[in-house]
Amino acid sequence: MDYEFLKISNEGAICTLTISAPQSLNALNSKVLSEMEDFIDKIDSKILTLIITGEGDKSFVAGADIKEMSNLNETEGKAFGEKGARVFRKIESLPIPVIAAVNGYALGGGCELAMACDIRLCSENARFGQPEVGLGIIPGFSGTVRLSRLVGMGMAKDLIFSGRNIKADEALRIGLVNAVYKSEDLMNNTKELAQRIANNAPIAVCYAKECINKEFDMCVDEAVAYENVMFGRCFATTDQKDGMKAFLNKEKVQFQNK
Ligand code: DAK
Repeated sequence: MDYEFLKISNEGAICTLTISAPQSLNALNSKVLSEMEDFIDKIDSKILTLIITGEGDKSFVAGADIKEMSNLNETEGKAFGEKGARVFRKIESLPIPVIAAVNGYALGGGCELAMACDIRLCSENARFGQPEVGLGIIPGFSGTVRLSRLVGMGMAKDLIFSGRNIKADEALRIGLVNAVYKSEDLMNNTKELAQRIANNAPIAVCYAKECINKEFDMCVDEAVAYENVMFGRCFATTDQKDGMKAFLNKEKVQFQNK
């Protein structure tokens, strides 16, 4: 499928997905969401880390497309919300780490997209916010679900009830982003982290992501038992044998992803 709103670039095991709808500051319309879903559904198994960013240096994603949403009725609004929520859940559930490189506005659906990624890095000019209540709606791509999990319920309620935007330094302080870089350094630093992740044993990274995601909603005993099962599974992989052998022989390991 040729994409109208997505640019895909592969460098070794790292893939960068750039959302490109510059006329609306990369707002998410239903075609953008369909293209993202198509890309995620068909993602190449050779990709070990995915980076998601926005075209240009002003905006990551300025939200769901307000023009498209403005005339929706209740049924259409629900369907639009379900589509975005489904795509974001697929991103969150990918078996590889996903890094959001937030290069400007991440408002509404843009902030929700960044939150569906595993790690968020941003530029100094990044702005985060959930301004939906000012438009007569609530966050509809799972923002009420993920924001409180990332920054705590009190801060999530402050941001969602007030609709205020926050700057990169506040996003860093409250734990919404992992690091802030100068605009010109954001992509290099993001790629460096992506490569560092891709150098590790892919199956172990995949299991670690699955554990962290699934265990979050479990009680401690259940979570510890789950981790134990997944830890055991690592010993059925060639990567575990190769990784430990290389360590003991003081050699550099080349993981085979099996
Ligand atoms: N949608 C459509 N167009 C947008 C847009 C958006 N979210 N954001 C910006 N644009 C367009 C502007 O209309 C403008 O278009 P033209 O006038 O040039 O045709 C162009 O992008 C440039 O924007 P500005 O001229 O406004 O640029 P400024 O630098 O002055 O301001 C800004 C940048 C990001 C502060 C401003 O554009 C802004 O406030 N944008 C809206 C941000 C926002 O409110 N985002 C949240 C959208 S609501 C649900 C499903 C999903 C959601 C909710 C419910 N269900 C159905 C359950 C999610 C909702 C949202 O994400």
